[in-house]
Amino acid sequence: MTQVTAYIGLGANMGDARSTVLCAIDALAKIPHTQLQAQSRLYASAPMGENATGEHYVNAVVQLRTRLPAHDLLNELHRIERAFGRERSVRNAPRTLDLDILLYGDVCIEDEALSIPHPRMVERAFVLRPLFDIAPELSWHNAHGQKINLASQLKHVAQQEIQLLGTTA
Ligand code: PH2
Ligand code: MG
Ligand code: MG
Repeated sequence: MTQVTAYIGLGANMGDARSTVLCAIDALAKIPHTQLQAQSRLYASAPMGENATGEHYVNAVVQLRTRLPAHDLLNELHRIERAFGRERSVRNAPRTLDLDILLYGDVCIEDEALSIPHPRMVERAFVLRPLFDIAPELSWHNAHGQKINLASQLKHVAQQEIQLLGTTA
């Protein structure tokens, strides 16, 4: 397996969300056959989306370089979520830790386990802002083959309130 660059979104809005996100980044760095290449700053924002409730979220994005196939990487993310006490109930329910594969190389995947590129990332400042920290030149193709440019896409979510919390280091 050759190496692939993957971007992972982190989110938490239960317990000590900030410390959870920082510890989760350490856990991501320890995934087998994988290196942590970059990490964004931390951001806080109100829960977004249908039925989204609870405390403000802490969000970040990291860049990984991995030899794991996408589904193996997903299994590792689920393992880390469980280690942080994640319970799965309804969509958008508050969570101790959410780890989403945003992009995996330039691959499009659509199956029962994975949708890559993450279908909702383009509408979310809490994903695009931290992503811009670590990959300001990034562009990708969505599931319809349209090219998305991160810097341009950010302008569409500029009205969403999001607060910079500080560096992760
Ligand atoms: N995650 C969700 C739903 N809503 N809102 C914010 N601000 N941050 C998140 O990470 C988030 C959300 C579902 O994964
Ligand atoms: Mg999510
Ligand atoms: Mg998720």
